Amino acid sequence: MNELRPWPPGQRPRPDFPRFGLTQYAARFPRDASSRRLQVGGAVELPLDLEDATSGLTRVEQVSDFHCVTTWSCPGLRWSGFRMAELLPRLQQQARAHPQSKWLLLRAQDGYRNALLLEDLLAPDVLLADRLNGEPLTVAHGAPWRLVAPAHYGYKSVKHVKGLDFSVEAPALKPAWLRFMNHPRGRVALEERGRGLPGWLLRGLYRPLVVPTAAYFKRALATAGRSG
Ligand SMILES: Nc1nc2c(c(=O)[nH]1)N[C@H]1C(S)=C(S)[C@@H](COP(=O)(O)O)O[C@H]1N2
Ligand SMILES: [Mo]
Repeated sequence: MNELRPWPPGQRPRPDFPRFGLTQYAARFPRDASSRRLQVGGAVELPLDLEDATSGLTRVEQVSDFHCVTTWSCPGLRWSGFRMAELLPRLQQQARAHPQSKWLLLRAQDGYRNALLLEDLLAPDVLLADRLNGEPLTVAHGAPWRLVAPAHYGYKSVKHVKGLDFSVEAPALKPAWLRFMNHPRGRVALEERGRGLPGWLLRGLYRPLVVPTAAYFKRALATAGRSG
């Protein structure tokens, strides 16, 4: 879009910001969308259960583009939250994370999970967000907390975050086909869409899924009587 936010290869802008994901998560919702509690575990000496992990941190606002691996992108989203670069070192210290930790697994209230390199999470545009476009996050977009990692495909931006697990090795995701779809880094600039197949090929396989998947997610939200 501009020099600071270059438009990545193979992406097309979409005017709305659809609720989206793997269809088996469409009808799963957070158990408690108002609980800001975060569990910190994995390769740590002192697992934590924090009522307010971000207290004392600086709230930041940022405008960034959101890029789903299936090729739709939503430009110019205004997020508010806290920098992982500020939160993570604090948690690492408090929980006494293993000094060789290289990965963080984010666990969500709907059962979804994904992992990023700690190094990637320390980028200044990676947030743990609780507000979008001036409003509290809705259930549709990830209440109570969601990761925002604009340089990575949307599947890394875990919604309804409830737990953060440090790890020395790359965590293995289940089921196996998710392992295949998920690229360990998932950087949009390098078109790291998935494992095994080149990004440009996956574009063509994913593109026909965008419209039906967005419609499916919208229906599931309405059926559950949740707010969009
Ligand atoms: N908890 C959870 N986080 C998730 C998903 C999900 O199904 N559950 N889907 C991922 C995918 S594939 C995308 S593209 C984005 C979609 O975010 P949105 O629904 O706010 O558009 O959320 C990501 N994070
Ligand atoms: Mo996605």
